[in-house]
Amino acid sequence: MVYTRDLKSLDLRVVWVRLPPRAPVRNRHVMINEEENKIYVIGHKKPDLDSVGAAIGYADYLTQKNTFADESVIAVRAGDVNNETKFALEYFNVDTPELLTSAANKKLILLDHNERSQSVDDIEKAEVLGVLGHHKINFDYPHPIFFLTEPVGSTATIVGRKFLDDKDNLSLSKSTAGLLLSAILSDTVIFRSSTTTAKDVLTAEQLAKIADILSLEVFGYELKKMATIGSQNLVEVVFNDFKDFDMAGKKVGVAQMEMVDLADARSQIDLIKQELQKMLGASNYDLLVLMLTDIMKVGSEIVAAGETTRLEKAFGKNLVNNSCYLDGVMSRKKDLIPPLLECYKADLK
Ligand SMILES: [Mn+2]
Repeated sequence: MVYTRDLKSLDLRVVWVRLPPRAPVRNRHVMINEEENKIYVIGHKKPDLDSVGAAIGYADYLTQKNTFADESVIAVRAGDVNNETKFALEYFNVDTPELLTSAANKKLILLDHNERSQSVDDIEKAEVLGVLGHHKINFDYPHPIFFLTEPVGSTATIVGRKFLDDKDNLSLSKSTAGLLLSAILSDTVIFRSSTTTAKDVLTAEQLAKIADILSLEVFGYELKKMATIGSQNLVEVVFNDFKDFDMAGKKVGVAQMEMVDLADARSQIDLIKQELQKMLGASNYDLLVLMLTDIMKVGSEIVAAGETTRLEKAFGKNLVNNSCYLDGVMSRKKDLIPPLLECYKADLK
């Protein structure tokens, strides 16, 4: 049968009114808390200078760009700031961001991490609007969101580029530039880490002009020195930096401490080993690794506890009395995690 309906006789108005009502256009997928007009930019737990500095910078950027018109964008932190961060905040005269202890019913932009295990508590009860960072991706979310990661040395580099490459004539204050610069120097270990890219160096140099920092080496050295000096208890400093990783279903914790001279740590290594054993006994870690990284020598003394065979396999080195020196290993994320993860995957598949 041939369909020969005369289109001219079709009353389109009738068709139109029978359509179901259109869904209201919404800016975002869910509104957990309509009253809460705040968006929090937050780094990982046990925040380092990148997590705090980049959060302050990104909140400043989003505010100036008026990205979220009706809401204020606020930098917060997911834990106590370390000595390096304190030094940078004081140097550039910036208030320490408020502590956020629970993400429940909050709108968040995650910075400098994406793995849930590293996020502020109650992350599963938060609305995540975006992610910005420079880490491997272990993230899933049931809605489309902004997600930007770049293989650069710090999150602050990405934020710095957003300011420096912007066409809207944003004002990049001395304090924001200084904090972003500090975060780049901290995360790249004054450009010595293997994660360092040309973009990090260029961005740092441009930021240094705005922040009135004449020598990146001298300023970076002062900053890095703060990581050890000012805290008598190395154990405390070290355990402030544990990051948990899921390795083929096993829980692995890796902490890192950068120092200008490894000798500073030697006297406390036995104490650190005892602490690692205690921590292992009290939780369900398969392996705990501590990297004591000598930024001048460019290498790390590794101290481990738990199931260490995969660690030994990953680096082709036997641990002696639970430790060994790995030449050239500077970055947790680039030099240590990938080969270790490979060994876990190969072993447990
Ligand atoms: Mn970082």
